[in-house]
Amino acid sequence: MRPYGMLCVVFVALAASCVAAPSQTAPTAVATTAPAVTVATAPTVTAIPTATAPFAVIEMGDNFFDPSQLTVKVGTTVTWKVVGQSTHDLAARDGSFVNRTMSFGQTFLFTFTKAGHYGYVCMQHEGDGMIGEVTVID
Ligand SMILES: [Cu+2]
Repeated sequence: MRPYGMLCVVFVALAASCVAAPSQTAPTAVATTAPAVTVATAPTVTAIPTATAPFAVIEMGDNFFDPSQLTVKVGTTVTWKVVGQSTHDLAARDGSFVNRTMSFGQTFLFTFTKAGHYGYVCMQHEGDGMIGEVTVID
């Protein structure tokens, strides 16, 4: 065999792996007839570091929180996101969190580390009933 014949084989192998790498689609047809085969050993391509951390989202409309009542577990990170056209803000009644005016698309994150009831308002629209409460349980 000539020397570059081997090189060609290596090149083909590299090319094949390069082509194969990005298109790692999860096996769609899960073999239901082979229970012993662990399909889940496929390499995890998407790295979601906080996949196990609980989170919740509260939308801030004009002029309301959705949901206005939310119960989460200790350690949950709650994201408030403005979805309305008006600007809004946040203030916990006990002062545990406060955030100045936010406009459409902006977010505020807070992680609840203690159980309790956390009432909060949008200071601009409290009079319009823009109030909410997060209940944190162990
Ligand atoms: Cu508001």
